[in-house]
Amino acid sequence: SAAEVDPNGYVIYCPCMGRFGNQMEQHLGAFHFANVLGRTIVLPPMVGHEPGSTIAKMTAFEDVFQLAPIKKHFKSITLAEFQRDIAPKIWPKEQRKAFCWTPRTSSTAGDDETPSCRAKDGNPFGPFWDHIGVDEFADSVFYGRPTGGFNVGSAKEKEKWMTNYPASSFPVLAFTGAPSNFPSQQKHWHYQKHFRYSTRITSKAKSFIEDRLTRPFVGIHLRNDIDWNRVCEHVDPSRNLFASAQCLGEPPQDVMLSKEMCLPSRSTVLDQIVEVVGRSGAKSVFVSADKDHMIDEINGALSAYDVKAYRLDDNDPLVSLAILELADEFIGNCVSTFSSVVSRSRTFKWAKPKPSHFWGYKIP
Ligand code: GFB
Repeated sequence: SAAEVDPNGYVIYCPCMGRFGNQMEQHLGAFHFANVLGRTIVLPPMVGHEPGSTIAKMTAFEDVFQLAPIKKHFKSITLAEFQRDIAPKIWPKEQRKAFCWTPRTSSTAGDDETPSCRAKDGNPFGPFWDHIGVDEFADSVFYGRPTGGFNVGSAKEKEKWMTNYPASSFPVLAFTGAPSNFPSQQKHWHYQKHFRYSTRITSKAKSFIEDRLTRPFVGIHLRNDIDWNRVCEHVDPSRNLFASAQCLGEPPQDVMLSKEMCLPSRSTVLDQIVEVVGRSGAKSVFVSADKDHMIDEINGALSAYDVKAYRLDDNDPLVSLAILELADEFIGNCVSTFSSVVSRSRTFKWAKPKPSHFWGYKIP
């Protein structure tokens, strides 16, 4: 049956920054934003790439997450339903407006350029809106000054959105980037519990745990591909970096980040695995990594215990996340948003919260 039009309007946005972990950070705030405004959220696809390619590839939201728990907590609609039932009724081509904070200037244009969001310039922006079915936006809306941003924590902030952009004249708020802070705010972390992986992903994770691992098991995340070195060059001991609030908390707490927490040495990794295995009596270790799984080294370090390390043959990142959130113990990278998906899931998804540990970080 066709979806009914929501008179309170819709929110659609491009999670155009970063990969899965970064996108998940954006979803938490954006889903909150849509909720507060009482609008229906159009479930965005995951923006990825074919291995070795820079061309954006979209994966439907419902291929990654189960719809039922999402629909129970957020007024939401799949992109396919939106395109089929809603857009033709309320979002004709000539009324499609792109929402961005301030105008974006192009590198080639002169001073007389009309201010625009340039919503489709570049990758993955162009491919994303192509995928949504937007050939062109008729106009741009710069929401920064009128609203002060997408923080809608107070009634006053919400009111600015409601009066400047009422659903009657702005049925669809189409954002060029997620209407949310990056990284996510701690007060929104609990939303993670509604993002349950699809049955395809979950069943792969569960069979791997059953077939290959022995409980209790320690799950670890190693973020050691070359791009991560550049991130860790930005470590400033007194400031949070990317997801580091997951282990350090948000200010006004003292932040004490170290290079070792971002890019742990091999001996830190091995020592910490041995320590957690020893303390928890774990029987196996699951290793998730983007580059080097260190399987032989880990097995060497654990030779005194009767414990071995295992990895997924195909290294599927989503199946890896699903395994890590089910692990009895978890050691993650405090700065990585990929790790933060796991730590939030462990804290909020299960009846009993599962704790997380982080490389190079000792609980003060
Ligand atoms: O998820 P993500 O945004 O987290 O990006 P970070 C890291 C991506 O690297 C993941 C792959 O989405 C995966 O595609 N990856 C990382 C992994 N760890 C693993 C793993 O254990 N197993 C597998 N299979 N894949 C951000 C980037 O990384 O760092 C931004 O998204 C930027 O683009 C930023 O580079 C500095 O927060 O770790």
